Amino acid sequence: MQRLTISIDDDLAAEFDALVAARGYENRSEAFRDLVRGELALAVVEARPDAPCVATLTFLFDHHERTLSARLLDAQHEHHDLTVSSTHAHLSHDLCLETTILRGPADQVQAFAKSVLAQRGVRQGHVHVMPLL
Ligand code: NI
Repeated sequence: MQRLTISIDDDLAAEFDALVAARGYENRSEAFRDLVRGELALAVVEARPDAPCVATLTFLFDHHERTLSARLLDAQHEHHDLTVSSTHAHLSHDLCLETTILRGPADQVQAFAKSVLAQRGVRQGHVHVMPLL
């Protein structure tokens, strides 16, 4: 293990310490390692579109939006090679939450996730891509 010494502004250090505390890290080092890992993962996905990855796609959608459930299912069947599994929760009379685990080349996983999130009736969502390198 290497020991790094870095210099940052007082304000940024205070914000970083607040983040460390808020997220429950025991020390700055583990928080810093996680931030670096996150950025490195993004860099891998940007540099290597074909990088093997797994991802979670999570979104809220309107149960009453006409044909949306069928469109989402069709999309998953059309991309069964990317779709590992899906969990659906009926949050209320109107609202559903779905989380889908994806696996495949980063560019295909991201394209699929974007197409789902862009569907009419999907209210908000997020994809978290993690390269397997
Ligand atoms: Ni539902």
